[in-house]
Amino acid sequence: MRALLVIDVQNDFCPGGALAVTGGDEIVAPINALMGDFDAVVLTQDWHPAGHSSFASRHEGRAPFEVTEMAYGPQVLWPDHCVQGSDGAAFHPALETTRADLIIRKGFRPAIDSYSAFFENDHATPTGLEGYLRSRGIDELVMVGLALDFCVAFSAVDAAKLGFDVTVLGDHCRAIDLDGSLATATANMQKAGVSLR
Ligand code: VGL
Ligand code: ZN
Repeated sequence: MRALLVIDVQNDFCPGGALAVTGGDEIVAPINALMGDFDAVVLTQDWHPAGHSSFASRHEGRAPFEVTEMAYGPQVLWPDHCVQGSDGAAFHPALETTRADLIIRKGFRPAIDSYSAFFENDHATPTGLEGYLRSRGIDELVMVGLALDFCVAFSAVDAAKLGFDVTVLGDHCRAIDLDGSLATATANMQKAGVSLR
């Protein structure tokens, strides 16, 4: 059984959004076109409470895109984005969300960020997605979405470590590419056995 995992195709990651990824909106129609080819379609939604600890605005004297040290390790400080219930947190209006079997939200704990759809940034707190996929007999995952070098890559690496067969479709993703983050993410995915196409 094969699932399409659509990562964070939300307004804030598209042009005009708070943490816009260049060309983020270009992947929406191609992703919609893929949905019919899978046994399951799962969407993730970055879903932060206002004042989330990953927001630079919460850290006195710090600017967006700087890195800070959290209890669980290094954390990039982001502009405020994907605040629960805001337009920015909504899916891109053209994404065919009605075709999703499951929408999994992440990043809702105030003190910890969650790039991966499987574990929060402490690499220990599960989101519950693994159990959902396994109980549906899904062993193969194809991942697309935003951003390739953060949430897509972290999700792909975790899924591969959990034993799923993982493919990332690069042309159905767009990257932030912050200080070489795309090269690092690509190397991490390759090392974990993710197939990058
Ligand atoms: C993401 C940074 C902060 C992502 C989410 O979806 O890649 N990046 N929150
Ligand atoms: Zn976020």
